[in-house]
Amino acid sequence: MTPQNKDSKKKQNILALAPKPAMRVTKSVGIGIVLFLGATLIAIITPSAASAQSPCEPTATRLVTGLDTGLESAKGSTVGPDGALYVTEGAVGRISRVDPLTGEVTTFASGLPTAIISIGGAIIGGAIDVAFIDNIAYALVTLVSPDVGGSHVDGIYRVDGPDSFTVVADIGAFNLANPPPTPFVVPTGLQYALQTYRGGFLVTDGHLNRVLRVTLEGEVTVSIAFDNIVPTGLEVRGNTVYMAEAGPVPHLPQDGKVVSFESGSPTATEVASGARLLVDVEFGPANRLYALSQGIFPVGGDPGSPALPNTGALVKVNGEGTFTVITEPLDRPTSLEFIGNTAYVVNLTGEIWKIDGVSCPH
Ligand SMILES: [Ca+2]
Ligand SMILES: [Ca+2]
Repeated sequence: MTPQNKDSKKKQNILALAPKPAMRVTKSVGIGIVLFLGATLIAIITPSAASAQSPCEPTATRLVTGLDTGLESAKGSTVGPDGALYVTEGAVGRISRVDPLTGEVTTFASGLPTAIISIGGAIIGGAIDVAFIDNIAYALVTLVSPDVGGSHVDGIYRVDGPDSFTVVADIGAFNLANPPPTPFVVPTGLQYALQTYRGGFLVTDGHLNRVLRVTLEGEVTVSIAFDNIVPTGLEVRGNTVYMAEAGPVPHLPQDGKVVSFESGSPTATEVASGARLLVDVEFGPANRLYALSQGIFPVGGDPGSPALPNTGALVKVNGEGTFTVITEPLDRPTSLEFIGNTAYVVNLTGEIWKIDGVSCPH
């Protein structure tokens, strides 16, 4: 069986996946200082003219290349207890540690089941996200089970050593036994994001359109179920869960949303809408919510295909339920983290981009 062909004949949505940004030309620090000084001098004479020349603007710098050996594959990320970035590389079955200052990449764990399918030219599956509880890493592994031609367990793997893992929750088995009411092609689903929550995890499924709650003992329950809206990234603040929605194919801007819900609530509340193919949501500076838009879905693309290159963006959630673009274009981003005031964006082509100045006025 070739899952790609199978998928392309169906109309169900398998979840869009990841993304290459064009090199952004950014002002050097030196020029920035000159502009700032210039603006200050002008401000003394004509304050209104100076306000239009603020030197504060978001700047994107490429920190890392070559993750997943440069393969186009969806990658998840988290900030570890040591303050470093941890990134899953599903195509090669690895979790890498990335120094957020120097960009140095070291292998944290390897030997996880590797991805076996691709959609729209992008590899998807294997280890797709990572999270830490009590200094122990857990990997979310998806699309590696027999229903897609694999021979492994879809679920949460505890990292016991550099090449040693224990399956703590068999999510594929849960999904096989508890199918959703929405149409699907792959009965084990396509799990996308892993988020710690009250001593356990929340897991989104972009194919089965729901969020699962999973305990460290391996108990799996449905936290909240949706229509075909394609759940993707997660964020938690207190008891409130924030979730990004890619929206159904063709991932129109009005269908890209951030919603919120409390655990146990059967319904979610819209926080903002209007950005294409959202794949992640995260709190950033000043307790503002940011989200990651993968970009424009290719016309006629198979469900689950990544967006077109260089059409993605980092966006900020506004109070009135809209988004403001902070940085564009980004090339097919798949996950977002903040360390301090700096955003880190992992993309489909094995790059990590560092974005400073996200809270500059717009
Ligand atoms: Ca994350
Ligand atoms: Ca997130």
